[in-house]
Amino acid sequence: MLVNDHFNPRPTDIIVATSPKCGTTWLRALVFSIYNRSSFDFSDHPLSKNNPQELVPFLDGCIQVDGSTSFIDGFPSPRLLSTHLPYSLFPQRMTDDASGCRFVYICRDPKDVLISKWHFANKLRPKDLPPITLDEAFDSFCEGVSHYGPYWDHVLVYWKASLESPKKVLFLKYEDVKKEPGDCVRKVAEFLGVPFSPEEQNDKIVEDIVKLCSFENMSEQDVNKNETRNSKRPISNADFFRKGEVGDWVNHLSPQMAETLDQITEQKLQGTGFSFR
Ligand code: PAP
Repeated sequence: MLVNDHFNPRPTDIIVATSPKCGTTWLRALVFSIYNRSSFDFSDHPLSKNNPQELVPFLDGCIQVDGSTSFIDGFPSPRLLSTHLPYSLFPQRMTDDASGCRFVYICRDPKDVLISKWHFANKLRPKDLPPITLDEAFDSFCEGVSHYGPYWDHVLVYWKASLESPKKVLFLKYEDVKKEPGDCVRKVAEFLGVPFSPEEQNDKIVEDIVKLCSFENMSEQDVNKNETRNSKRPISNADFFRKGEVGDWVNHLSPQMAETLDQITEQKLQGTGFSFR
């Protein structure tokens, strides 16, 4: 409602969109470093001193805290913002092809999303409460009880939008970015209208970006090792870096749980043409 009532989109806005725990931190870093690659030296980059959420602010969070968009209204164009909101909740003035603003979305295997969410939720959990069990987290996730709505609905609405408006919504999979990060970096750059020149390719700028934004590099930066939490901000920067792997679910879910979740996913995706593989 606040976005609907207050947010004034600009044609140059770039919005990093995700369901929680699908690679928001990574995609923020990639989009920031791709878009601003000529402004910074890779040996002394803002991503070495700032968590990506400071460089690509969280639209929903800023509006919620301020109750207005004044903070974001003051940003120079082009604004790089991030959101967890489903595409269907954005006002038409943002989703219309004519509006110009673009969305870069990333999804992830639901089993890894569940495990990542479960770990994260327990980190945030007040110490005087018992930890959330995996069974509890599993049941909620399967029933569609997730922040920002059932996971599958979130993915499908962006996927459909990317098919209908490929110039407006770029749809990525975490697993693909892990496998072929360079290809994804090139794809994002082209989508954002800033493709890599032959000189940049020769200078290995794509490789520099991939390395800068890798889990291994980012999780080693002092700013991202910071575990400070307080009542105003109960989440620390370190909480956004756990394993950063594909398939960690295998270490947590029983074969029965994995099968149940795969079946739910199959049902939800039936007839859509979309697959997480
Ligand atoms: P958010 O949606 O709450 O902002 P988000 O960044 O999407 O969080 O999720 C964190 C996940 O991304 C963690 O996954 P894991 O629990 O399975 O390990 C985190 O490790 C992973 N992650 C963070 N940075 C990177 C990165 N540079 N490359 C790959 N994965 C990353």
